[in-house]
Amino acid sequence: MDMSLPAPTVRTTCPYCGVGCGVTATVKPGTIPIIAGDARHAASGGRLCVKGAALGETLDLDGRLLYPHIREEGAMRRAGWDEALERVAGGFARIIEEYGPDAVALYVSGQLLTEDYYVANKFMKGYVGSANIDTNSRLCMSSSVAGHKRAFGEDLVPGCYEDFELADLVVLVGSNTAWCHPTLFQRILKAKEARPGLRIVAIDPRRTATCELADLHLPIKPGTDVWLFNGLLTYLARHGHADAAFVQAQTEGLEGALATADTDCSDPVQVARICRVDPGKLLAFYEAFAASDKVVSAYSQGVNQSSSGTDKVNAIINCHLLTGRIGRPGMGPFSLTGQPNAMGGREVGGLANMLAAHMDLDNPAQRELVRSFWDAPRIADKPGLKAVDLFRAVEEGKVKAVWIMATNPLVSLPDAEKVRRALDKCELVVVSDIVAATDTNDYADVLLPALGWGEKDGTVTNSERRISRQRAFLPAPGEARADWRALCEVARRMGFTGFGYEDAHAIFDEHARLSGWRNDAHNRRVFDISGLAGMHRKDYDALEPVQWPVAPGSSEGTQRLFADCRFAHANGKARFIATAPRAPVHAVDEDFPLALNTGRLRDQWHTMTRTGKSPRLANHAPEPTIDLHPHDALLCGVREGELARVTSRWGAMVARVAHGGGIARGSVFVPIHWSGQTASDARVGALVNPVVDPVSGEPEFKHTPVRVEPFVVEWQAFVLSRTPLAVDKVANWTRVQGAGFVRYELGGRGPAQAGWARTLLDVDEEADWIEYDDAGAGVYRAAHLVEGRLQACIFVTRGGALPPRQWLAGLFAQETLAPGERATLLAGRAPLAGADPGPTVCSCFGVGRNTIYAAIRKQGLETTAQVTSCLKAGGNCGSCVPEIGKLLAEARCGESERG
Ligand SMILES: Nc1nc2c(c(=O)[nH]1)N[C@H]1C(S)=C(S)[C@@H](COP(=O)(O)OP(=O)(O)OC[C@H]3O[C@@H](n4cnc5c(=O)[nH]c(N)nc54)[C@H](O)[C@@H]3O)O[C@H]1N2
Ligand SMILES: Nc1nc2c(c(=O)[nH]1)N[C@H]1C(S)=C(S)[C@@H](COP(=O)(O)OP(=O)(O)OC[C@H]3O[C@@H](n4cnc5c(=O)[nH]c(N)nc54)[C@H](O)[C@@H]3O)O[C@H]1N2
Ligand code: SF4
Ligand SMILES: [Mo]
Repeated sequence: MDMSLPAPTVRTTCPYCGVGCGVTATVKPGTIPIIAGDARHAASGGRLCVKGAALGETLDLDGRLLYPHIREEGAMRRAGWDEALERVAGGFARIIEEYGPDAVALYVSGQLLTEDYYVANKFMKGYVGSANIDTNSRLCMSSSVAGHKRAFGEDLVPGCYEDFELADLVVLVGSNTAWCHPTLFQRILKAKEARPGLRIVAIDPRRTATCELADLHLPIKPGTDVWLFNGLLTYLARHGHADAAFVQAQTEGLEGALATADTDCSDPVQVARICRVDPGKLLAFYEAFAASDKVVSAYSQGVNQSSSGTDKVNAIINCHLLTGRIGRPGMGPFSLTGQPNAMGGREVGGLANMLAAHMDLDNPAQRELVRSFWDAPRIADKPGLKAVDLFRAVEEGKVKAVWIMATNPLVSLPDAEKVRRALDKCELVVVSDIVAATDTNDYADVLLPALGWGEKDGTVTNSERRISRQRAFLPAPGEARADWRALCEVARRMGFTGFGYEDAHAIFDEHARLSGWRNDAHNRRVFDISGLAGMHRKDYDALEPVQWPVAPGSSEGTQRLFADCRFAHANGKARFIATAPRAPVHAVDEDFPLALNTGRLRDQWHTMTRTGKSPRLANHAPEPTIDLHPHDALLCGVREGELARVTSRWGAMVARVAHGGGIARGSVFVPIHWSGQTASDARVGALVNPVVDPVSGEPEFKHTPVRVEPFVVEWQAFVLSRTPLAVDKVANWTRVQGAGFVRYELGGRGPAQAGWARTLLDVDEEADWIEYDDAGAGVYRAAHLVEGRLQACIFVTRGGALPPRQWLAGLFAQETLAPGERATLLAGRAPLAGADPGPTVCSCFGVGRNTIYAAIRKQGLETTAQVTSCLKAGGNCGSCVPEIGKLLAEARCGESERG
């Protein structure tokens, strides 16, 4: 490459959340790609959150799956693609032949590109002839899909991100937007800064970072959203806020919905009691909703992941239909999607109960329409198994082959131990992934290496229906191939025609054509992107982000749906749905007195296979935690900072007790990110009950009865080591990646001194080994140096505190330790007692809690803006602004306490 040329910059899309921010990647030979926000991308305008900004740190090939592998006599061995594909195609064909098409299945993901997804769906529904293809979107957005279909007649998100800025009231229901859709949240905050009249209401049992910045937080009792919104519906109706003309002309079913809502929810005081919120605050919310024409009600997993998830969605939509607040700027119900291509998967029909291009499996005309378009030999004629049922069928031996693609079900499905048993028994488990070691890969018979972000090429659709290109800027590593290619190769080997695509563009073109295929009065679908069909390859490559529908003959997208008040039901009307409130299926009881809530942390993505590679992202939450109210902790006999075990009827896990996550009494919150790769025993999916919503099949991830009890260890320790260690004999361990080292937190029983430590760290007699052993105080510390460079250090205590990790972590960046540093190494402190910065608050600039707190106190800072101008913290992606706000409040409290 000619080094004098400017490094090429590629415009692409972030592979994480459904906001779908535009990213630019500049590739310079020999360095990691430079990642920045794409100012020209309409979804994000140049913003990136810290996960997006850290993408460059996740692209190295350490730990990547680079070659196909197949299982032979119990062990995996490297294989060529031909052999691996033969194994897959042969296995699928044989099982179909013997047991029929429903004995095989695909389990795919909202992290596939639309093109991969399209091919997967065509392969199963049109050629295998079974609808046994489901996706992790079942765990994510399926309640929204079902709610949209019931209300609008099709899976349609009416609005766009601009509506959040135009609104007078933004209601965030079961959404920790500040952490999970950060740049969209920043956009709302910016709009509020410019127009302080914009109010934010957050409805969440926890006091999250989002709630910290809201004008009003309703900390509802978990699972009571339907009561709350039914109450709102009757309140709006009673107080004359119905848009009678709209309701009359454009909707049906109000009477039934109102009658149901009236049954339990006509008295706000009663509703407040059921939802366990302050009646004054509840009324303030109802009044604010009533008074604001421009309301956006955005919701996410606190709504979807519930045994009444679909009803929660419709209870919210009902309030928008009653007031006619839909289809116009600044208003509407809004499903915030999780994964980068949750929407694309829905467009191609990747769920087991959908067909393709928003057509229905149970509509014979549409089945024939799709079959003939594909020129397929057959077409699935009944819904397939939804995720939880699918793995149940695998365990029962009804499904004998499953191909898992871009998802890690051994971690992310409820009752994850059942998934383990299922995969263990299954005749043929094929897994396509980008990393070599995952909990699910352990059960594969065939492992196929996929192209990852930056290598793969295609499209994704974000929450506001915006289709964007993901473009490759890195070469394919090893023998990794695009997922669609692996699918097409298997299809070809099974004798299926219709999979001869040359590139992603050819697939997209077919998908776009299908969306417009006989899209007429008889088979009308709002999802129509036939305006994007027939593009040349170079136009596809240059495609600018565009919101569907894209009408035939046009390349302009559509910002909002329903501007004409026509919905997708046959009569053009939207439907109110009667939503009778019901409590979560499993109630807490004496044995399991606390309700387990699970969800996300700010700086990690799901099972950490990618974000886990970034040291910067590891600092915010370096260990799994069990967050609960101090009072409940006392009742359970567990203490902050110590290990505890959480047990449900389905499984158990161990993590460190924490407070401070704003958890109300009666609940426990555990993050979803840890797996068998990163902790001995912190995979929360093992505990989650497998109950699902009866309409959508989405699991009740936010409510499982549990108990919490101490997990007794005799000592605690941490190790920072340049090389990974064999820690599996320690009673409890967790690990994260640091800059140049791996950090382990250990809790153990039995001896933990010299001999043990040397063995663990694999240090021989000759090594430069310094140690400090005070058996009386229960303290053991040691460090291993190689030619003056720190190789590893271990700090053990049988009761006291361990030193902060930050200063020690920094030493791994040095080629040699200064004499003073060597002298204070085992004290765990800098020679000139520099202040401990504390746990990272701002990951972008690496600013710690103690540093911020000290600056607030010393310099009398009063606003987050002042903290930013002083320390930079909060000045980039803004995700930590709520935490800085909390520190400001704490400092204020501290001062008033001192008088
Ligand atoms: N940092 C980060 N961001 C992500 C992801 C990630 O892994 N990490 N994943 C992405 C994906 S796939 C998804 S689906 C989204 C999810 O985004 P969110 O839905 O915002 O995230 P969660 O943390 O799963 O849950 C949201 C909130 O629901 C609350 N909740 C629990 N029970 C109830 C209830 O009964 N009622 C109400 N109203 N609220 C309740 C929880 O306390 C929690 O704060 O995030 C996306 N963004
Ligand atoms: N308890 C609990 N469980 C939950 C949730 C919860 O809130 N609580 N949330 C649920 C939700 S909303 C979601 S979305 C799921 C997410 O759960 P998963 O989908 O299981 O989580 P990921 O870690 O994102 O898994 C993606 C996998 O695909 C791999 N991968 C990445 N890119 C590619 C690619 O291009 N091709 C291929 N073939 N592989 C790739 C990654 O290495 C990783 O192993 O978790 C669900 N589970
Ligand atoms: S908000 Fe963050 S994770 Fe989501 S798309 Fe944007 S940069 Fe990626
Ligand atoms: Mo999700």
